[in-house]
Amino acid sequence: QHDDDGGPDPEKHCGHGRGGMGEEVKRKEDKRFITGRGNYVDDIKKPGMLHCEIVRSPHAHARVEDIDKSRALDLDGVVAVLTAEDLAAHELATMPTLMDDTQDVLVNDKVKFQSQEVAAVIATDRYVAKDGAEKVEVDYEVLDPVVTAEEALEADAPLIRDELEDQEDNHIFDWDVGDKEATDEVFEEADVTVEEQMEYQRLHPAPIETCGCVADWDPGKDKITVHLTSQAPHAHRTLFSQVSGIPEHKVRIVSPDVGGGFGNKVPIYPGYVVAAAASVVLEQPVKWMEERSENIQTTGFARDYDMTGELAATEDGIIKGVRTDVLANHGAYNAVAQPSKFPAGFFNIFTGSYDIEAAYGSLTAAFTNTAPGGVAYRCSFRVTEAVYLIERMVKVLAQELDMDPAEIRRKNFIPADAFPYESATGWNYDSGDYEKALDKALEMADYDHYREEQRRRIEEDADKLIGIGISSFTEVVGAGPGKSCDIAGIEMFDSADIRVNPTGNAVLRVGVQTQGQGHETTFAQIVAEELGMDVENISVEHGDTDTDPYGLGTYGSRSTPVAGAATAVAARKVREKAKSIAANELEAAEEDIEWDRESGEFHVAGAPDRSITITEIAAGAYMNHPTSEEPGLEAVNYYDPPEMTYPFGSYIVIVEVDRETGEVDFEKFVAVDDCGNRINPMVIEGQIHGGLAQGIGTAMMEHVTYDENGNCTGGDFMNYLLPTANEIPNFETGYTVTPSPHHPIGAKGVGESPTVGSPPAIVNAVVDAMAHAGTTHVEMPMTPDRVWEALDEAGLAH
Ligand code: MCN
Ligand code: CUM
Repeated sequence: QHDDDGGPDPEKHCGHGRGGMGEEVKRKEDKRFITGRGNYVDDIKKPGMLHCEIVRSPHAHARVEDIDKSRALDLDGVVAVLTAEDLAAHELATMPTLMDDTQDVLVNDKVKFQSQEVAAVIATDRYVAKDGAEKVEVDYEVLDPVVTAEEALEADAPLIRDELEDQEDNHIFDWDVGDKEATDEVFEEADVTVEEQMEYQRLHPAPIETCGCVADWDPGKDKITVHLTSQAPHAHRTLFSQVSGIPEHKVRIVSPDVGGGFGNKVPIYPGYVVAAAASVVLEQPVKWMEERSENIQTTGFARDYDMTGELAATEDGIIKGVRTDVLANHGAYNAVAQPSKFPAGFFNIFTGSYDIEAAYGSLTAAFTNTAPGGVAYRCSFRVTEAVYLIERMVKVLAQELDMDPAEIRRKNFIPADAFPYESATGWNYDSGDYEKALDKALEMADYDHYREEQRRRIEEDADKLIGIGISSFTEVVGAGPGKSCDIAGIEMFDSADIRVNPTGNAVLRVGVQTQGQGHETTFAQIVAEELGMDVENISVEHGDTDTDPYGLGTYGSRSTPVAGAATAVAARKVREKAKSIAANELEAAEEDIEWDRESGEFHVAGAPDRSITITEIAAGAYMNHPTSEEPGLEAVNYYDPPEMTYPFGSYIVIVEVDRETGEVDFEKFVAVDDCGNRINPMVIEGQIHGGLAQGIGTAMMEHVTYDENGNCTGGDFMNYLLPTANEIPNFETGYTVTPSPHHPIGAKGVGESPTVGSPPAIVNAVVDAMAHAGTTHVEMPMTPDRVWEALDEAGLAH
């Protein structure tokens, strides 16, 4: 990680005109995306390719009595109908989840959630496969469903997982963190305590592209190639190999262009396994592609935490303790996609941006007859829930103490000079300056003006109330280190492999996998910065396990913190070797060769005119290499981060709440983010805009709902509402730069910050509009009817 000139300087760097750090390089990938030349899984067509359609259960909880394939098999073009029995013959009846549970690939005995996979039809085209699926006749014995975690834990609740030997009820695990005794003591002695119950509703990442694959078994090579909608191709290859028994070097996973992931494409799904098994048995390529409703109803949901939050404070607003208790709905299988040693993800960062003496959190997780999942949707492994809890609670406390919510935050922030900081729940924050970000946001939001306007509207009994919401969140992203973070036992490092060609351009291969985040541009910028090359001369490859170095993939905003670090370190290794080639070319001693970040050139110390560019060095590496060195110019780095990165920000949302209709209008939306040194400000801005839109979706519209029979009533885009351009206000973004001290280029992740940070700001704003009448909470999604009810309850409805 050593860097002789101290690395890029946040104050000075401007990419040096070559598209390095800090330059707003236009996204290289966009040419193919906006001209319709992207290549997604569903674009892949192979000769003789068959199509797989899944027969799904209409019931949430039911025993499968009988499956009759005959009418489906009679259909012209149907090649096979698969059930659990067929898969069992290949030892593929079940598959492991990422959290050490076992999930049926096709239902073995009992359906555990609506739309669960019961059988699969393989046919010559997709329409026939669909017709065939409708002709598979399944007899069910319908059982009583258990829909909520609360019901699931009742003593007489039907047992969902009766196939598990030691499972006597629907309880999965208990987890706790912090010092219970010390926290209880702080609460007993506190001047003031507040408590609030809040639900973080079930959401779905709902990427534009649903999940799918094309599996292609090559009997000539005994090798399977699977084009997969995957955020983590290498980890998926290892798991694929373990589940199927096909040796890992005979499994190739290719993640082509991915049309959004948002966490949905981290887990392994039954459809992948069925398509792969069918391809091996039939020796033909098999495609499986979800429809929208299958995507929302069955694959990796997000959140579903019922939380109680409590704060203890002095009467002048110093927070002394935080306590939380959570009831978590994990669905029918524990299939959460997160580092295995963290059963509640990174929820335990719930002390947030505040220096709090004592903290204690407990959580109980339950099985229900709903789809499995839990960690997805721009969540940083449940930092979303943690930030929501603490940022809502700070607002509740501010109201109780009649203090300004900005002031109470300022009083409790971890001070800028206290970093590195260890929190009461054991996190090691790398760097931060929370007050600076808040001050900037307050100024951008014209805070005092809107407080004034808020008072005026109340005094005038106006039809529209003003509410101002703040969220000063801290994120934790960039898992590893490998010793504490692993997925299915594989340590969470990441990798980069740089090869410089004789003509001076280069290929960078990484172990992470973009889904829209712009890695083909930003990772090239890191190499441009560190090697003095032009960004145009670097291409980035990822998503092919046959050629890319092993990495754990893209989620938890880990690409920049981990693979970005690997890229910088690999580039610096290339730079070191380049020096010896420069010495040879310039006929100087290697120790006398210096690299100049500004010009990107290598020169002899004290003689800047005796210089050489990386292009000339590349030629030298292949055409005139020094005898002391191997020919060629390349380097690989596998980077195990020493620590995670802690991006942060302050968001301020100003809303108008209509007292007649309960409608909420965004007056102003200010987002100040700090992700350390910035690689591409325009890409960051795009990430923030998209994430804020999703934060608005979360706070205002999105909810995967179920009725009491376990029917998913929020499982399509008619009922699962996503925000469109109509609902999204103009965002005003700002930034501060607090570099990460341990990251080679001082960068922190940013991809999830806006979705993690914004929902509490929005809820705080709506609550704030009614706070003078005593309202302390409104549940998400804050649909007009819910807001109107809250207004009515507070006596504010018109
Ligand atoms: N970046 C930068 N400077 C920084 C930090 C980041 O220029 N200091 C750039 C990066 O180089 C990268 C982008 O911002 O191009 C996001 O980087 P990072 O924060 O490292 O996050 P990841 O690349 O690991 O992306 C994952 C994150 C997650 S977990 C979800 S979920 C999510 C998100 O990204 N899914 C997305 N943003 C998404 N954006 C799109 N378009 N599609 C998704 O599926
Ligand atoms: Cu939590 S969603 Mo992203 O980590 O892929």
